Amino acid sequence: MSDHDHTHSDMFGHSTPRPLRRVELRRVDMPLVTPFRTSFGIETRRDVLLVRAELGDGDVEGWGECVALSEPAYSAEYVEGAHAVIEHHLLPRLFATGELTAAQVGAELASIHGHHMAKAALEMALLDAELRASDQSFADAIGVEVTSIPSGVSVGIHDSIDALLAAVQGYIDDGYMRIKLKIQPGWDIEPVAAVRTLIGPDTPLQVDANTAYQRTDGAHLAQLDQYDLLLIEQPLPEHDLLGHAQLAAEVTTPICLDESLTSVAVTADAIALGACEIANIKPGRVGGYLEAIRIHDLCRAHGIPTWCGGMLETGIGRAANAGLAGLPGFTLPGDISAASRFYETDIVASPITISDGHVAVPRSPGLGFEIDHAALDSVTTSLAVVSG
Ligand code: NPG
Repeated sequence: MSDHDHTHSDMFGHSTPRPLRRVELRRVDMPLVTPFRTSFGIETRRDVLLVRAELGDGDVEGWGECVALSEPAYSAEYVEGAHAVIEHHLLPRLFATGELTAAQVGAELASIHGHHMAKAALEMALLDAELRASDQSFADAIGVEVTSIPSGVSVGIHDSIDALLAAVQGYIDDGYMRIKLKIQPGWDIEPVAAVRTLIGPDTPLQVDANTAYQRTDGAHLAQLDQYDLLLIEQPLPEHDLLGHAQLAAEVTTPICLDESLTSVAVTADAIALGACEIANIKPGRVGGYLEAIRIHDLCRAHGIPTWCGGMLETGIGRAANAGLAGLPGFTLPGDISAASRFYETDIVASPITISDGHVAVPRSPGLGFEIDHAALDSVTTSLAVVSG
């Protein structure tokens, strides 16, 4: 196996197993700086579930973030449901293991169907804990060589083209290297044409439909081909791999999957079907960072370009994403924007900033953040403790 072929997720196979002692489930409420509208709803605040895990003799701790939204509108998961399944179904299984590593979490929880975002949050807390205990950064552990990654920004649906253009210009001024526009029927060709004119031919541009179209919309979406987009993201419903393959044959702009890619197995099928010309990899959606790395490796082996998606994470999830996105298969800019794109204040000590269009790959021990406890406490709405 050459250096290029190694499996980046194998790195965690030899961690020290530790007993899981105690877990805090904390909910925080963070207002967005501006409402974020997609084809499935308008987000104005973020109700985030955080996990703090204590392992060993209580001397090892790690943090995870659950990316589930308030409503089951992006996918079937939602934050109240994630909280319940973690407390009543997932944690009891982990406590029962005696001792475990992050790499074992997926297998231990495999008897529970679905709930990837809930599972991912737990695996994430254990990964962070293990990395902190071994004084290693996530990026170093997975073999990331780059020191920074190009930063893209996601731009919501606006009330008018003028308002959209003003927002896009602001992000261009901030230095973002790629623009992603949310689209839906009635807000697609015209805004894309206007933004392409504004930003010129050289700035990478892509669109995200969040499942808003139907199989019969191929001819309509082919009108986007003239605007030289990087990709059209998830035009059809989550389950519809065949429809995406048909659409990929009708439009020349590459079809990228997000919601549909729930595991490495589904991703392999989607690639085989011709449904996935580009992959958006979101650790929460696929059950954790380790499965995300397996999908990265699969896509890289198949020559499928990938990029790291975003779920309006706090500085916890964003730091981990910035580490992940340093892997070599992430050949397109991800949705890893500055913390200030969405939040006035973050809950980590060094919120992500953008410099020269890039975000630094974090290299501190763990997933790459330190909690700002005062900031965290000021946005905390509830705290529950679960022990074995
Ligand atoms: O930078 O985190 C971000 C936002 C990126 O557009 C983004 N996320 O479907 O990919 C998506 C979308 C999203 C928006 C997901 C709102 C969930 C809620």
